[in-house]
Amino acid sequence: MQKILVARPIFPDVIERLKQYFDVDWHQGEVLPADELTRRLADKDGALTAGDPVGAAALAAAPRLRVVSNMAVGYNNFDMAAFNAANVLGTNTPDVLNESTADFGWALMMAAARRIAESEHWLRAGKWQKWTYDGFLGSDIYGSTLGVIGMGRIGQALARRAKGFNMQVIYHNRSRVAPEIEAELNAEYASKQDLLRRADHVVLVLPYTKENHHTIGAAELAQMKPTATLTNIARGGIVDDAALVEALRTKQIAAAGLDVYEGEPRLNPDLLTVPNVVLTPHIASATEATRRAMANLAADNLIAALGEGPRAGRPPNPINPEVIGKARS
Ligand code: 8YV
Repeated sequence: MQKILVARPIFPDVIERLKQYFDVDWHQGEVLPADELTRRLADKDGALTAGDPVGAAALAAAPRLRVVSNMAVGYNNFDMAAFNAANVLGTNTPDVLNESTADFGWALMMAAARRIAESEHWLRAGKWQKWTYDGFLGSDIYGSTLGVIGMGRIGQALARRAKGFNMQVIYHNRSRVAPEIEAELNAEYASKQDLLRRADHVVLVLPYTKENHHTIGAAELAQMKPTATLTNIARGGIVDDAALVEALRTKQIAAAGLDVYEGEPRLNPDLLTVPNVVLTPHIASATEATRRAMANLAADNLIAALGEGPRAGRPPNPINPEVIGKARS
C-alpha cells in the first residue's frame, strides 16, 4: 500500500475514505513545524495539507513523494517552481468554496460598513444608555459602488450578489474578463487607481503572488474615500497591515473587514487596538458543507493522483498537470 501523510486534523470519514487506498499517517495535533513536516514526508508517496508550506527542502527529503493535495483553493504555501523541478504534482480545491466565500465577503463588508462588530462590543461592555441620532453611523451598501479587486471565480460570485443591492460594480483584474461575464455581472473594468477612487466598498479576492504583495499599502489607502471600507478575504500580505492600521486610526478610510493577515495566525497587535475593523480568523470558507466538500475534493485529488479510485491518473484539480506521468526528479 502507498503511504500518505494527512498533515492536519480533518473530518474522520474522509480519513476512512483515504484508508481504503492508503497507509495513512494522520497528524492530529498542532500545526507541524517545517522540520517535522519534512521528517514525516520522507517516506510518503503523497500528502494532504491545508496551507502548510512545502518547498524544495521538503521535496528533496521525500524521494517517493509524487503529489501534495492542498485543502484550499489558494496554494501560495506551495513553492511551485520546486514542485515543477522535482516533478511533484500539486492539487487544490477550487469552485466548491466559491459561494460560501462570497457570502462571507459580503458579511464582512456589511459588518464593517454598518459597524456591527464595533457596536456589539460596545453593547456587551454595558455602554448602551440611550438612543442617539448619531450613534454608530455607517456607510450605505444599497445603491453604492462595489470595487472588486481580483475577478476570478470568487470575485464573480461576490459581484453577482451586488444586483440585489442595486450596486454599481467596478473591478480590477490582471486581465479583463470575457464580455459576456462583464455583461452578466454588469461590471465595468477599471484601473486600480480609478477603482480605489470611485469604490465605496473595496473587496480583495485575488491570489497571493510576489507581484500582489502589498497590493494595498499606504499609497492605495490614501486614494480611497474617507467613507469607504476595505475587505480582505484573499490572503495576508496582499494588504500592508501596518499601513491599514494607520489609515483606520486616522480615519483615512471608514472601516475594514479582515479574514486574513500577514503572518497569521499571529497578527499585527495594533489591529486589536483600532475599533473600526472587523477581525475574523480565516473562516471565509468555513461552513460545514463547504469544508466537507473541500476535504473530499482534496481526497479525490490525492486518490486519483496516486493512481487509485475511479479517476486513477486523472486528478480533478492539478495545479501543474504537465508533471503528470513524469518520473520524480
Ligand atoms: C482554507 C482558503 O480553509 O481555500 C483557501 O485558499 O483560504 C481557505 O478556504 C485555508 O487556506 C486552509 O487551507
